[in-house]
Amino acid sequence: MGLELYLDLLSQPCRSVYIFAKKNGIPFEFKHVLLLKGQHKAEEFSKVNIFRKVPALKDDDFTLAESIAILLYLARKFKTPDHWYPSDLQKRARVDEYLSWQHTATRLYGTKVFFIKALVPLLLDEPLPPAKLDGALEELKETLKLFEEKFLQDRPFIVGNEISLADLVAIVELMQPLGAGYDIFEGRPKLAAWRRRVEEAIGKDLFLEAHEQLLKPKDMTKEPLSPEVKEKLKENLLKYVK
Ligand SMILES: N[C@@H](CCC(=O)N[C@@H](CS)C(=O)NCC(=O)O)C(=O)O
Repeated sequence: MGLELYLDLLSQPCRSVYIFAKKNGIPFEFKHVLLLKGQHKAEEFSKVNIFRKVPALKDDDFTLAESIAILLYLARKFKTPDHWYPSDLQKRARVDEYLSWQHTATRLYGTKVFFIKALVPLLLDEPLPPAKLDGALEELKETLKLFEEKFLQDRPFIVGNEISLADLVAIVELMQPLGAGYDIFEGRPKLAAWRRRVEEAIGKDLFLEAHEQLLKPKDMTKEPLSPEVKEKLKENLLKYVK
């Protein structure tokens, strides 16, 4: 059976797991779980991840949810180069600090802007009051400022001169709004330079391959969403815009 990764590359935590496994030559079977087709709701998938979310991992009989736990499992099992999750106490603590913070910051507000910009026109009958998008953009702006001031400072990468899991998790989050046409790197030269360094460290081809689906223009009318998927997306969207 070996290692199986359940992924949809439209999802940012899936992209971090995918890039990490590919970059480190970790052999795995790519199990595609299409969120927009509601495949994560299938009974079969709940045996791998009871939360019915991607990413998920299956390693023979062992199953694991949560992208951060999956990344750490892969780093430890495959003894990936030290820079990803440094053995140095304080460097590792810095990586842990970002991985602990991101759920309530870059992840949350990047997703919020993505949802509002990408899904409102698709799922709601009326546009949102402009203040909703403005508010979300303001929260994202504040988060990016903190990211630059606290985590990046004047270093090439979050923990110094080499890429770590913190940079990988950050870049996939910060790319998400671009999937809805909002480029957070524009007008932020420090972030844009960091993005170029991260892309180079990952490898441009792999970076592009992982983001291809997110960045390609989507024609949702071509393959209309099922009513159940629409309902679920709407529920998620309303959580973000209430
Ligand atoms: N904290 C989890 C979040 C997983 C998650 O929310 N995945 C989303 C895609 S980005 C999902 O599967 N959503 C489906 C749903 O909520 O129904 C992680 O980092 O792995």
